[in-house]
Amino acid sequence: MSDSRQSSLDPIQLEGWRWAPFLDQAIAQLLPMQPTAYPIEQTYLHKHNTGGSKTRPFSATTETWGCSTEKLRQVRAACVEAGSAASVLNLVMNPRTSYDLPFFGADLVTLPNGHLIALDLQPALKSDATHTEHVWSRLTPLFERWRRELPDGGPIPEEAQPFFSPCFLWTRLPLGDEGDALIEKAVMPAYLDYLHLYLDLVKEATSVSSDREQNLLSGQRKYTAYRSEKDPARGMLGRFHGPEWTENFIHGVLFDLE
Ligand code: DBV
Repeated sequence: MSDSRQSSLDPIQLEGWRWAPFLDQAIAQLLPMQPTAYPIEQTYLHKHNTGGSKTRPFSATTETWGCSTEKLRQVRAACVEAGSAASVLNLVMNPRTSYDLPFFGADLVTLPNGHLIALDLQPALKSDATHTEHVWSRLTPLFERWRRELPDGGPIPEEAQPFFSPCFLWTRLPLGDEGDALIEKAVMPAYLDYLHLYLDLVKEATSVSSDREQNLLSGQRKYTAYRSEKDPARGMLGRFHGPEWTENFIHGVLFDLE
């Protein structure tokens, strides 16, 4: 079944995965950009393990969808389905450094104690007006629209601040009907707003000078190093698939620019 995924473009096959409509939307929006497969080893395209203790058993599958386009170096979606233990879509779009673009980042996480939702267009060079001004003037109204509908997710580590935009949408929602209703009425439309704006920015982007490209590359490297070092999924993935597989996945696939 799922072992038939040979290419990063092959459909994700996770039974009961709650975030499927979100990934489907992203893929549908990317298709007109003529995506090509992103090279990802078989073990990261599909990985299944069972384990845990008698009182806390798990059956976990992680699949990775990925592509490149003319202006996006790497788009990758890490998809985790482990029944009541976890259901995750982590989607990052990493632009080529020849374009002045932020990253697209979505972290949609369901754990036994609730949902955790992070959505942002994240700058590679935060203090650089050329890199950011045209983004925030267009993203702020969307952020203001949706933050009112969603409870604030609480503080994030200070060291993470340089990597977030002022329009970081961050919320924690309860499991059950109340959370489901907010996911449908606010999280999905907010996600679509961020996604559509991001892909418009991609379409509009024109290439930069090679000096500028060097700055963008060094900003992207810092971002990638931070995300891989601090990946909040490390514990969960290590428990499901083992620490060695997890380290290689984080450094070699999820945040592979280093
Ligand atoms: N997060 C990832 C990847 C995941 C993933 C690759 C494959 O970057 C899942 C899966 N995120 C994930 C899990 C948790 C979080 C938490 C499983 C819960 C960890 C736990 O509680 O055990 C945004 N994600 C978080 C948190 C933040 C983010 C701030 C809370 C961390 C904490 O409480 O310590 N992820 C983080 C971020 C973006 C993002 C900066 C950008 C939008 O994608």
